[in-house]
Order: sequence, then C-alpha cells, then structure tokens
Amino acid sequence: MESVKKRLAEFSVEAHDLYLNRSVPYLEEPPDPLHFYRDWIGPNKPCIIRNAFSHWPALSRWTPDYLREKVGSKVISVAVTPNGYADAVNGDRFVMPEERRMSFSSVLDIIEGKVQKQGVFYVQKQCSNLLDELPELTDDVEPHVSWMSNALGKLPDAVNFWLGEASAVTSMHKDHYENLYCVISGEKNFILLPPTDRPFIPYGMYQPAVYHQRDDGEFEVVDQSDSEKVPWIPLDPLDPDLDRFPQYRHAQPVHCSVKAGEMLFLPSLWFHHVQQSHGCIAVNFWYDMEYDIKYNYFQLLETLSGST
Ligand SMILES: O=C(O)CCC(=O)C(=O)O
Repeated sequence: MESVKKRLAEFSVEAHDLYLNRSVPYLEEPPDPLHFYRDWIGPNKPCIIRNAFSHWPALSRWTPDYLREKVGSKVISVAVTPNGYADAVNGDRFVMPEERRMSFSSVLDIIEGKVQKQGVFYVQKQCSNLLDELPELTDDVEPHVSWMSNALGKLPDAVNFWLGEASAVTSMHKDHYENLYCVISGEKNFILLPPTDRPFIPYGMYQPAVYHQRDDGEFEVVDQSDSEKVPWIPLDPLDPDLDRFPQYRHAQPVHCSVKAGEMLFLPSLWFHHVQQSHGCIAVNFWYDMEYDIKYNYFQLLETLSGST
C-alpha cells in the first residue's frame, strides 16, 4: 500500500515537471480549432482566452435595467442556502440548496440590495438553464462556440447562466465536461487542481439532504432518506484542514481570476472551487468529454487513490 501511495505522489510531481503550468496562461485571441485541440484540449491544460466573445451584445447590454425589461417577469430556479454553500458537505451530510422559483426581477432586487432576505441566492441551475429558462437572452450570446464545436466535432450538452451574490460558493468538485466559462460582468475566482492531484484530494460518502427555509426564516436540513449516499470532497481549499487531510499538503492548487470579457477553458476532470464578485454574471458551455484513454486512466487513478 505504501509503495502505491509513494508512486502516486511521484506521478503527480512528474505531471507538474512534464507539462503542467504553475499559473493559468492567457491567449490574446480566439484560437483555431486544430491549435486549440493540440495545445489545450488534448494535453488537458487550462487557459484564459481574451477577446473570444467581444462581439456578444451581452457584454454591453446585460445591465440590471435591460435584464429587468427583457426577462424580469420570467420565473426561474434559484438556489437558496443559509451560508452560500450549495452542493457541499455540511457535517455528515451532502447538502443541496433549496430550489426556489422566483421572478428574475426579484432575484435582481436581492442582488442590488433593494430587498433584504435571509439566505444566499445563486442562479446556478445548470442543465442549460440559459436556453431553457431564459431563451430571450440567447440572442445576446451564442448557442455554442464555433471553434470549440469544430475542435470537438460536437455541440455543447448545456449552456448555463450564472448570477449570484458574493457569498455564493461552489464547493470543490470535478466534471466530465470540457468547460468554456465566459464572464460577462464582474469576476470569478477559481481554484484549480489537475486530475493528477487526485491522490491528495479526500473523498467521503455522505447522506444527501436539502436545505429548507422554515416560515420563521431559519434553515433546516432535510434528509433525502430514499437516496443513496454520494461521494463528495469534504475539504475546503480556502482553509484546508491538514490535520484531517495531511495528503493535501502535496496538492498544487492554481488560483486564477477570470474577469469580464475573459473565457476560462476548464478542462475535463480538473477539480475546481469557485467564488465570485457580487452580482457577477457568467455563461458557460459544457461539452461532454471523450471517454477515451484519458478517462480510462483517470478511473484507474480514482481506484488507486481510494485504496491507499
Ligand atoms: O460558477 C460556478 O459557481 C461554478 C461553475 C462550475 O462548477 C462549472 O461550470 O462546472
């Protein structure tokens, strides 16, 4: 067991020595599909692309006034939590947000501080909430990113809209998507860890539960007793508990800030933790990854990491 652990630690060091960058590099213009595939998707390395969507009307149009006029009366799903942590470990539970149906303008009222409400509000429904819940806004962006669709030979599985308060946090996790994350206004702060750091990232099994705000305003945690336990990461990279998770000492997180007009390429299987400036608006594209040898090797790494 100790020799597997040692080899896994060397494996991560080797990845850093061979191909990983210490910070996230910038491209100053949108790439062509072949170059992007060769330099970033294939090697599974993140980068920030500038001037990739400067032609989107959303960049200048998406002010609170415009959004109120265009979609203010639309009812959308909003994640509400007591502490900003939706889909995160809380004690021995994996707690999901209360999904509340609200008009877009009432979300803006909260974000703009016109109305005070208990809890933290985050429009983060995913599963293509831009196309499904706010189709009126799609003309202000694009339904896909042509060079990425060409590079991968497919269209995105989802186009998501994100709008939230400063205290809304996305806890550390990974996805099976090649993710193009476009910040329209404000700023997003990502902590990224490569898949090769998997041996240092702790997982536990947690009972799923959801927050529910009672009539007196307090939040309670309601178990989803008919759901099986789910694997999730209990570690907070902002304040890692190294006594509990000493292996995390070896991880090499990379921090990056993605500003309005910039697009982060967040490759599949990279672990990420996300924070934002208050009222930040973003749109992202999830392209399903190829379930090729990279995925296959990662599954092996998962198994080995879990068994040490
Ligand atoms: O913006 C966020 O809060 C989270 C984004 C994310 O986790 C994703 O796109 O996979």
